Amino acid sequence: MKNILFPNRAEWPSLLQRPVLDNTALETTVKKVLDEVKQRGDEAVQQYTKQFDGVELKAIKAEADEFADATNLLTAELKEAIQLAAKNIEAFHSKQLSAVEIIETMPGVQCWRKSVGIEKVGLYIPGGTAPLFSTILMLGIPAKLAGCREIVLCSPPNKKGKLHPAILYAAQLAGITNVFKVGGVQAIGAMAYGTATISKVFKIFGPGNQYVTCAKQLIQKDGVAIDMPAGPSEVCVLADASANAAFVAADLLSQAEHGVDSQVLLVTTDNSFVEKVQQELDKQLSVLPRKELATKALENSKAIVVKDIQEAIDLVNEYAAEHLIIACENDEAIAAKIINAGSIFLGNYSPESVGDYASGTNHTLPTNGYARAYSGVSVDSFVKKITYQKLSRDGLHRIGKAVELMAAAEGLDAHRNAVSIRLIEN
Ligand code: HSO
Ligand code: ZN
Repeated sequence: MKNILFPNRAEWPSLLQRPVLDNTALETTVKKVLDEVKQRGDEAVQQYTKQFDGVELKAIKAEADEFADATNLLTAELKEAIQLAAKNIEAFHSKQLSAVEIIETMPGVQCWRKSVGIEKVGLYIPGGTAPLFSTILMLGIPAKLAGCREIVLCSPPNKKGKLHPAILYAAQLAGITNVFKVGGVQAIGAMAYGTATISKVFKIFGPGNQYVTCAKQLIQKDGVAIDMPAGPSEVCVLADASANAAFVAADLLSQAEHGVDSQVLLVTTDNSFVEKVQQELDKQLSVLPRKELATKALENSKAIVVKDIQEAIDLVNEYAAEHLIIACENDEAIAAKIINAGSIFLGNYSPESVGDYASGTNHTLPTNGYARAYSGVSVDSFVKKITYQKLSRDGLHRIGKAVELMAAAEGLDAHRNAVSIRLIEN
């Protein structure tokens, strides 16, 4: 990690800048795959699966026997762990459902709003270096709670044409049966445009590599919604002298092991703490199976020492981290002053890993500074909110004059008439 001492505020923007991801080079390739899937459906999906995943599949849909095999392959312990996580995620997200409330804005004028599940949604679960089955729970459980009628899940098959058993188990636990062994751009294309086997969906969720991210951006232009703009995962740890260097290093590494482009930032008021964390990083890194990925990620990472806690808060707010860990004595008072972050972890005993898997909060969060304006995935991401109104005759008489006057002032006579014609009726 690069150590930066007491930078002045003018330097902050360049210090906190994320690496710029340039998709333009990929775009032609990605567009070609999307177009082929749009035109040739399953045939193109099969062709790209052979080309990119190196496997020829007779059927892309996971069958009941594959779900059953998966259940048998997992240890009872892991299944119980996944169940515990699912239970907590469900408990946390179920409280996000709100009851319909009818508001009488004036006598005889009733307005209300109802959340209605997006009818068809698609979940993308990457395979790659780590099978992120936890993401199935994070997306599938809120989708079910929201009342989405059709949930499609796509994930790339391995060289043997199989999905990781935990992916199938988590899907089954979340009640998702439409699981397809399709990955990459072809999966995004299939869900966006539909094929004979894979339904067309209205919104696509889930992380992915640069190709998948680029595909998600492109299908938006064709009217399919996406969860949020994605970038490499990131964590910022804000630590004071009360923090534990070994814990902090472990948290930084948990994020760094996601990929070479992961972003890791340490902000502290205590200069000597950086050295302690560095020693811990070296120690813990040497025994990590994914040390190469993590080492590369750490090379692009920074430790910033600031003069006091207020400056630390300002810096952290400017960065707008996906995950913010506040390892400080006054964690709650500091958290109250944070205005930009995806998810906040307070104190010395709330590692990001717990939120990544099992505490109940969602791990699909805004990266790349989007936490300034975006929230993480929740039940809200899977619904649209329809507003309703019903006026009585009296109600229209009460409100009508105001509408007539406003419509006339905007020069929209047809609008005014739609009210007037009802007011003169006897
Ligand atoms: N930290 C990741 C989520 C994850 N971690 C899944 C482990 N599995 C993105 O926020
Ligand atoms: Zn993680």
